Amino acid sequence: MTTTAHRVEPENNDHKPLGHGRMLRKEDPRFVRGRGRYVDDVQLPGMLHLAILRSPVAHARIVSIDVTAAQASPGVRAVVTGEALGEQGLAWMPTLSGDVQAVLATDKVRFQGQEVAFVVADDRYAARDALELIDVEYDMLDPVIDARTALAPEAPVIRDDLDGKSDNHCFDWETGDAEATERVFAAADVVVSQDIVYPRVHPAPMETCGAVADFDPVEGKLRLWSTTQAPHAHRTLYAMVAGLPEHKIQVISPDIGGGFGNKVPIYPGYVCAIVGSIVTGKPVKWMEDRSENLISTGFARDYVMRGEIAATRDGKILAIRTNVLADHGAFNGTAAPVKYPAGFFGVFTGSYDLQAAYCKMTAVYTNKAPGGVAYACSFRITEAVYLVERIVDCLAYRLEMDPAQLRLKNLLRPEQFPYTTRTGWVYDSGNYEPTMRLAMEIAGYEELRREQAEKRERGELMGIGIAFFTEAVGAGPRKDMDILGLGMADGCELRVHPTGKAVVRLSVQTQGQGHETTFAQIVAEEIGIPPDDIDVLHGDTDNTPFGLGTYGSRSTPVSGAAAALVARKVRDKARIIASGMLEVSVADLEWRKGAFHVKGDPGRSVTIQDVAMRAHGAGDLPDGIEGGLEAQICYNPSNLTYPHGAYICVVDVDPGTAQVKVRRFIAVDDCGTRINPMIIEGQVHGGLTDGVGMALMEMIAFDPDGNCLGASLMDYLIPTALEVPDWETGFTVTPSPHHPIGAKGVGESATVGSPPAIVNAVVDALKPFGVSHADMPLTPSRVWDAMRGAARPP
Ligand code: MCN
Ligand code: CUM
Repeated sequence: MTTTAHRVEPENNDHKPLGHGRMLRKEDPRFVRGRGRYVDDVQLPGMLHLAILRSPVAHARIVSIDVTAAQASPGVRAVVTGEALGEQGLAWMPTLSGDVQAVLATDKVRFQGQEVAFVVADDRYAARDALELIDVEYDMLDPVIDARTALAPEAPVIRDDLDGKSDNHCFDWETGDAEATERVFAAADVVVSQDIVYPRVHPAPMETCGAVADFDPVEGKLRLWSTTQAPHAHRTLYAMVAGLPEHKIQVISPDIGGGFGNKVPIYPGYVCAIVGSIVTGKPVKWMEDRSENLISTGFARDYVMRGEIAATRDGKILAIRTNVLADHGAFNGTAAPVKYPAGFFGVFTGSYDLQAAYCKMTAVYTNKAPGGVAYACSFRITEAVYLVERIVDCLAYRLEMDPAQLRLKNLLRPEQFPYTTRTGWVYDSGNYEPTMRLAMEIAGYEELRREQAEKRERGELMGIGIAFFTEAVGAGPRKDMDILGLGMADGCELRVHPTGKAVVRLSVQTQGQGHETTFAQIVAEEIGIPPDDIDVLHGDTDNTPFGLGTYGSRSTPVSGAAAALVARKVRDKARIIASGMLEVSVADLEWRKGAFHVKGDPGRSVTIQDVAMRAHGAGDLPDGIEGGLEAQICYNPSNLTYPHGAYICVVDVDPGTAQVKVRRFIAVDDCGTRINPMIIEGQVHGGLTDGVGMALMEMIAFDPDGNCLGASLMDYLIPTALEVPDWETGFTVTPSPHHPIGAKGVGESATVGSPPAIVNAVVDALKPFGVSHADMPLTPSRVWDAMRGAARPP
């Protein structure tokens, strides 16, 4: 295995990325010129507008709903309640994790913001006005807000809709070996335990969720423009829920203003828009507002964890154990592969060589919005990496060891790969030490520690935090991974036109990651057609092959592989056609960047464009070769890809105000072969900014009645350019051995790796106060409390 290490500097930044490396994004001209086309830009003749009435309370029985006044309101075309949906069998829908969720509440409301009724009217204002006229009588019930009380015997049962349900238990899950772990713990010199909370946060994409549904009763065809990261999977679900034939459903996901996992689940609003169009016979648009997005759509995290680590006195880590209480909200709407109810939390063993590991998890229902897997989480690897990187720092604190040295001592070694973890994950490749060393070199680690020591002498609070992570991205091998029975493979189709221009059709769906550029680059590299001559089509189920969509940074690992392989398939056919054109055998041809040359006679050659014309043109083709130059494949990955990274954060804490300032942040990422370094840096910068938000500012909190306290961007603070430093990045390249071009995913790496680095830095700054842990978000008040030894319960 070869790994190369590079610091990103203007004069040295592109160590052999894929050809056309840092090309500018093909999609940007339309975005910067206001020509993006988002769901809310879709205008259809006669289109009506839908608004949703949401529950103002967290838990209550619905006594009655009176819609008479709303129905009589000007411009109103339809008012629909859960009862009406129930008559069509549509009041409930399956979630992506096999639970059910109310489309519109019939019996009870189970979280503040839950969908209760909808109005379809001539315009958005008429629809919203009519909501005010719907009279709902609620019989209030006690809510369950804190997951830690959800299983108390006196807790009110939230999901009494489920047969025989008499508590708020959602599921249990475990991984690793409990007994072996116990043996290692019992014999260890040192055991450190820490309660660690990863609070509920929200991805808050710039564009909220919405849909335009257009059901044509004559054709029997439903067209649905919607904000979805997984158009094909959604289409199948609509077919199953609504009983519509799947070939009569077209899901179109146009430009999307950020997804971050928020646009993976199926929301009641999408189903309401479909029903609204069927009922009125007109196209219907639903667009939620910011508060609706924050209070009712897929949240992230909400894990209460107890971490334990066992080690020798000199710092050899032996085992990690954790107990997790997972808050899944009112419905289990988690979008994760079926066999993985806790997502990929099983990688909590991190980047270290352990003797044993064990996790036991209990998930509960509470009166909060459903969701759980979102916000660039790599299927809960955010929580796993936060746990392991925090607990390793707690161990360093206890052993009075330098956290960088402790990590260096325990990182997996290159000869151990492929490495099977104690919880059964097979890390495909990795070379961790150079990554860690590069981050330390860019940071000037020793110098920073000297500066910190001097500052401590003067009573100044400076902290240095480290996090090392390994991710598992690219779900996934279909033998292990499916969502509601749909295997997690991706299709890809490539058509080369007669003049040598090409169109590649993907089953994944970009939300800002730049797929139109990077997938053109992958195909260009394989087939020699310039990327500007290759259009990338995605986000339209009628015009792209089936696949499971974009999340868990799976596009590059799965569809990226599909794109490379479909291009090779076309190239193989082109080679046969070229052999006919040059009248030599296939074996006598050599492929070099866009042309087939006759071996030993390089002057005789045909370009891929020549071949494309011949494939479609006059004249005979070699025996058995059909005309045309196109291919389609479905790629089923043999394993996930395992990117890794080393992050170092430097903070200053104001001892007077407890304000944290992130002064420097060094991120060294290894995502294998790099396709477009500029896009990777953009992904990393964005994820690091998210990390600052989560570590220092963001939390979806609730009052004891279940009122969401993060219902607007006034209360739910997201970071701006003012809160973040100039990111310092570097990279190493350890290709994936099983991916056709060696690429691993990167889209969520920085969100996974940055929160522990920042928290570790703040805790390190507070070391003079004897602080060894504090929970996110590290707002001034929490830091203040921590300094005064009065950490509040989160
Ligand atoms: N890339 C590359 N070389 C690599 C790996 C990736 O050049 N070795 C490029 C890819 O070609 C792609 C981008 O980086 O253009 C991200 O690729 P990948 O890591 O495969 O992730 P996905 O495309 O599957 O994107 C999903 C990921 C997730 S799950 C979340 S959440 C998130 C993220 O992407 N949401 C985003 N980044 C986002 N960025 C934007 N702008 N908007 C979102 O909603
Ligand atoms: Cu978990 S957020 Mo992304 O996987 O769409």
